[in-house]
Amino acid sequence: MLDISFVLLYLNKDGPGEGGTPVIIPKKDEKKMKEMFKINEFNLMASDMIALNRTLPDVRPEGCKNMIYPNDLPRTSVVIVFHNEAWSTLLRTVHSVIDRSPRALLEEIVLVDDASQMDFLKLPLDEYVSKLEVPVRVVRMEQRSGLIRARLKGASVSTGQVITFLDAHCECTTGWLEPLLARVGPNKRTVVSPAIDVISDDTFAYAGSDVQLGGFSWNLHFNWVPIPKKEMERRKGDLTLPFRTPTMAGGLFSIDRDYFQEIGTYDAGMDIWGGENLEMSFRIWQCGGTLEIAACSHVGHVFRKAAPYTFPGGRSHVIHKNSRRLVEVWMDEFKDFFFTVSPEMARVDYGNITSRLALRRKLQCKPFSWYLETVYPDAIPRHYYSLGEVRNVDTDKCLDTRGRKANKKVGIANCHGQGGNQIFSYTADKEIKTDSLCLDVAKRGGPVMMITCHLEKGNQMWDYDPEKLSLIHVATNQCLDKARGKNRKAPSMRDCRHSYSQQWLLHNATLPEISL
Ligand code: UD2
Ligand code: MN
Repeated sequence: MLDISFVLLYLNKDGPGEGGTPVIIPKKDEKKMKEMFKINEFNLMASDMIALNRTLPDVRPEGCKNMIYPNDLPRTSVVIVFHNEAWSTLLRTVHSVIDRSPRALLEEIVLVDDASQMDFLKLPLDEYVSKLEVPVRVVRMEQRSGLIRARLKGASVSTGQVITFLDAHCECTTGWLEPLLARVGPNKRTVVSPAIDVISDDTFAYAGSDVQLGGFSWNLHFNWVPIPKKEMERRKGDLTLPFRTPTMAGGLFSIDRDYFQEIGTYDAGMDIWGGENLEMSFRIWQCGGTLEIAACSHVGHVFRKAAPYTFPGGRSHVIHKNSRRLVEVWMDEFKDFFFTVSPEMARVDYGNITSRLALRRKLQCKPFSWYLETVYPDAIPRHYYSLGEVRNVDTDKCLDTRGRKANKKVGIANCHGQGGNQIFSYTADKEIKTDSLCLDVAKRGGPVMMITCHLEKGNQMWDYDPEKLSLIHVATNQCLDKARGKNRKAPSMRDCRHSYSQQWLLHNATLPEISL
C-alpha cells in the first residue's frame, strides 16, 4: 500500500482529479463504489484514485495572488485529529499542508489518532510520516475521546506559537497559510478561519466558492449565512480583506497559542462531536476577541451528509448535551428560547459546568444580549409575541415545516410538542418566522410558502387578532385556514370568515415582549 501511494504521488500528474476535476467512476465499478462509500460517507474509491499531492485550482480573489506579507509571521503547528479516517484523505491533507506552506512558517504537523480501529492508521502511518520532510508527530488517544478532547491533546503536545486546526479530509490551496498567520500574528485575540471550499463527497471535485459567514440555526447547528450589507460596506469593495463572522464552522482555524490558553481552550466536558464550534465562537466574541474569515486563504473540505462513525451514548444525546453546556454557560436569559425550540435539550444530563462559569467570570465576558445586538442581530428574534406551536382550533393540527428548506410550502401535521419543525415565532415585525424563513403568500388563495425573511413587510406581513384568533395576511387581506381540498398537508388561504378553521392558537412566549 505504501509503495503504491509513493508511486502515485510522483507519477500521476495527469491523473484522476488533477486540477481539482471530478473523478467519474466507470459503470462497472459502481457496486463496489457504493459499498466503499459507506466506510467514510464519501466516495473512497474516487479519493483513492487521486494523487496525494494533486494540483488544485487557484480560487483566490485576484487581489490575493500578489499580496506581500511581513517576513516576521509567527510559526504554526498544524493539528489534525481523526477517527477512522481514510488513508488517502488524511495523507492528502498532510501533503497539501507540506506542499503549500512556506517551510519557515510550518513548525510541525501533529496528527491525533482518536482511537481509530484500522490497522493502516497504526504502524504504517507512523512509518509513512517519518519519511516526510516536515516533522510530523502522531499521538494517540488511549480511548475514543471525541474531537474536542483530541484537539486539546494535540494542542498540548504542539510547540508552534500559532496552532492551526484542520479536519482530516482537507486540501490546502496555494497561499492558504500566510493570510491566517498575518492576522493572528499582530492581533493575538483574533481567531481566523480560511474560506472553506467544497470538495465533493461524490466526485472529489474542488469547487471554489464566494465567502459566506458563519451563523447558527434556532436548534443550535452551525450554518452558512450571506454576508450582510454592513460588513460588505465596511470593506469598500476590497475582496481581499478579512470578514468578521458571528461563528465559525469549527474545523479549520488558526489561534495564537497563548490566547488559546487565556480564553479557555475548549470545554473538555463536551463529547465526540458538535457544539464546540459555537461555544468557542460565542466565547471569543463575548470575552473580547474577534473571529474572522481570511478571504485570501482557501482550504477545501469534504462536507459529508452523514457521520461515518459511532456516537457512544447516542448521537442526539451527545449533541444535545454539548449544546446544553454552551447554552448554560453563554446564553443567559436567552436559554429559554433554545429550550422551547429543542425541548430534548432542556431535559438532557449535561454534567458539571462550574469551571466554565468560573472562566466566564474571570474573563469578565459580555452578556449574550451584547452578542445579539452587536455581532449577530439576525440570529433570533429579540422581540416577539409568541414562540412555539401554531395550532388550528378546528382540526387541532399544527403548522409544520416538515423539515423543508427555503422556497417550499409550509405544512400541517399532528401537533407533537417536540419543538423543532413546529416552532414558529410571531414577531414584533409581524412575521410568522421559523428560523430564517418567513411565511410568505404571493397571491390570493395561496400557497403559503417559507421564504427567507426580508424584513420588508409586503408578502410576509401578518396581523394577529387575539380575540378572533385569526392570522390575517395583510397584502391579500385573506386569512390562514386549515388544509383543504386535495392538499391535506398544507394550510390554505381564504377570505376571512372567522370560522374555527381560521382560528389559530399561538403558543405564548414565556416572556411576551410586545403586546398587540
Ligand atoms: C464540523 C467541523 C468539525 C467540527 C464539527 C462540530 C468543519 C469543516 N468541520 O463538522 O471540525 O467542528 O463541525 O463538532 O468546520 N473526529 C475525531 N473523533 C471523533 C469524531 C470526529 O477525531 O469522535 C475527527 C474527524 O475524523 C474529523 C474531525 O474530527 O477529522 C471533524 O469531524 P467531522 O469531519 O465528522 O466533522 P464535520 O466536518 O462534519
Ligand atoms: Mn469534516
